[in-house]
Amino acid sequence: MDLWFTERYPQGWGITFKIERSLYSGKSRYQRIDVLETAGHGRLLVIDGCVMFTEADEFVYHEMLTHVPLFSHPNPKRVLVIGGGDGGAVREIVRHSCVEEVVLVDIDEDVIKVSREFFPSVSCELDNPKVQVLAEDGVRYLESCPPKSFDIILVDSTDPVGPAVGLFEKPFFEKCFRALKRDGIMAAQSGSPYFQLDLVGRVHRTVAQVFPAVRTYIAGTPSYGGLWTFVIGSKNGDPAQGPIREDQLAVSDLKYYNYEVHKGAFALPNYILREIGKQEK
Ligand code: AG3
Repeated sequence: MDLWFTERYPQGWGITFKIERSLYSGKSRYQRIDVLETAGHGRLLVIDGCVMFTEADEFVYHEMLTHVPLFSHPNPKRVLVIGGGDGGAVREIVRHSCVEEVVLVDIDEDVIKVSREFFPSVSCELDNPKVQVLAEDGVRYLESCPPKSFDIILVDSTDPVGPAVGLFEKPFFEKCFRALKRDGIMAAQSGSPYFQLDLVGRVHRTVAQVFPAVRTYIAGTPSYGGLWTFVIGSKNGDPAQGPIREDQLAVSDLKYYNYEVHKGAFALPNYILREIGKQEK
């Protein structure tokens, strides 16, 4: 049988994978979750028809969501991940030996369960003693945690539809700001610069209303159809100045991130600069 899965983007464009078989399909309280075995990219996690990652290229997204903010902070000890129930971001965070505690808050416990069962190479650090896994609403968690609780907050959400809508709005970023310590940094996935350019601009400008330093950065993520953007808000330094920690080599076997990639990720094409309201150079 010739079976293909396509994520359909609104503009009549699709990202397609050849599928060997379906391993799991279920409806959680919040969303539909599918695990597919692809012919060439390992296993694929799909939520509500959107590609979350493939085993073949998840390293790009997870390394860039985590290591850019973590190496931009002088001494990150407490890290909060909102969403990211698959555990990919957590796996990267615990590579930093200075990190003492990671709290993962994903609203959907089925995502966590499915990742534990079908993606051991992604969920592998969820049982690390430094990691606390909570299946609850990240917004409510932020509201209830004391101010200045975390050094880093990472938002590893799905697209702004369904349960993730609130994670792209100003009140949410204000809650992140409140929960961050003095040198605190927040980073979030902020969409495709090609398919969701308006979202990229909107999220950047919204974060800029809350954090004194805001930047958008990019990485090449094949399974999301090309480039992907992340927004980073900092209470103190400018993450685009490059990594400020000198212990990069302490984090070994990185497949994507290095110090040059860190700096280069902040070099944006003009069409993105225009959308976020920054000067072309
Ligand atoms: N986070 C979601 C990236 C958004 C993908 N969007 C899309 N395919 N339309 C992925 C979760 C990985 N931990």
